[in-house]
Amino acid sequence: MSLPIFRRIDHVGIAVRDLDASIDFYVATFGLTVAGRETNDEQGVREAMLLVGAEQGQSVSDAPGGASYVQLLEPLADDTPVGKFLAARGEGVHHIGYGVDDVAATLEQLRADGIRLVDERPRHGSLGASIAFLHPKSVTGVLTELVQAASAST
Ligand code: V0V
Ligand code: CO
Repeated sequence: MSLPIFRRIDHVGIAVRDLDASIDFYVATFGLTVAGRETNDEQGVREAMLLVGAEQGQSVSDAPGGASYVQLLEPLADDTPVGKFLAARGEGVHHIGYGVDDVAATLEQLRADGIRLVDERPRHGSLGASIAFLHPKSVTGVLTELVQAASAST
């Protein structure tokens, strides 16, 4: 597999207690555009992807491939990754999602390199992406997500 494995920063995931209030804050204060909202039962979250860097009047569907997002994450329950994080640390940066060309192939390589994986196979992510997590204890304390975007190759 060619290097670099990380092609770009797809999104920064932020744990919040109140999704709707947090969306309003980011939109009103920083002018971000809501690209999508989903409930992901497998991941235990309600989340929203907010496009960074859209031009005034540009619709989300016009966003260039390789766009970057802020992902706001509200837990569905206390006993979920984001619920436990909020209880332990409060609101804040939860994970970084990097664009990769091929999640499954990347997982295979990183496993061979001895990186601790959270996911052994790709999962369903927001905006139709294929995702997988690497354990923070193996990545300098940062929960790290591999993101293969739905449409773009990276
Ligand atoms: C926990 N730890 C973290 C962390 N969460 N460190 C950095 N960043 C985080 N977000 C540390 C924690 O401080 C402990 O360190 C240790 O890991 C064990 O923590 P724990 O509370 O006992 O948690 P675990 O072990 O039950 O679970 C931790 C993992 C879990 C990372 C395995 O959060 C997980 O499976 N995450 C992946 C799924 C996920 O986060 N989904 C929500 C986003 P000490 O105290 O022992 O030193 S979904 C998403 O992003 C989507 C859908 C998308 O982008 O499309
Ligand atoms: Co994410």
